[in-house]
Amino acid sequence: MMSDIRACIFDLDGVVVDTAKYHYLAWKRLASELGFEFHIEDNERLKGISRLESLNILLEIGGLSLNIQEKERFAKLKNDWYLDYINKMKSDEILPGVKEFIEELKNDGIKIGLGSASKNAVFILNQLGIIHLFETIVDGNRVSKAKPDPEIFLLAAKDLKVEPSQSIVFEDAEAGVEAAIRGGFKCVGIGEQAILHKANVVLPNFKGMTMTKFLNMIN
Ligand code: B16
Ligand code: MG
Repeated sequence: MMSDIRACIFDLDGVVVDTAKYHYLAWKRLASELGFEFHIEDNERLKGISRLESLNILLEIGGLSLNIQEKERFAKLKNDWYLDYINKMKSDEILPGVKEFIEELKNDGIKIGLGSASKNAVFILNQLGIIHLFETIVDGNRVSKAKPDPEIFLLAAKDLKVEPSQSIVFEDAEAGVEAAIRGGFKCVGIGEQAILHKANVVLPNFKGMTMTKFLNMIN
């Protein structure tokens, strides 16, 4: 699998950094403001999808329907609260092993891209001091179709001038794994096998990951 691999495309939230907890806290606060409870079990449904789609699911959980102006207002409010957390984030919140692994891939001549649904991706990468690791960044500002549509990853492969079949996507969300597979990419799921079973390989995290270990695992 790896011999002809020319690029690796990383999702951001849940793969490079654990921002999922901050998204959850901000959505929970919004739910509470709107008069209902949002539980951690439901948070999985919001991973990898866009902000507005997340709000639609949250409203469905709360049994509420809002017009588009109200939705935009609440989505902005949630994002303001989310950014309060992100502003305080330090580079020690980069998930263990991922930065070193990306550096090793780069040293081996593998192209590196970011494929994230987040409109805050550039801000987060700057905040963490790792923006220079990525040759291309495709985020929620650049695409019209959210995961599980493969648009994000296809655009990243185009930027990197590689074919999807020559690229590995790293994803923590079911919608993201689906997007990678639909786009013709190889996919490594980061998280739980039960949730990410459509990926070619599932790893719990990048702790202690080296190129050699990785090659043994995927070949
Ligand atoms: P924002 P990823 C996704 O990022 C998150 O997983 C998802 O929970 C969030 O709703 C989405 O970004 C949009 O984020 O509100 O910052 O634009 O996992 O694709 O990197
Ligand atoms: Mg993610």
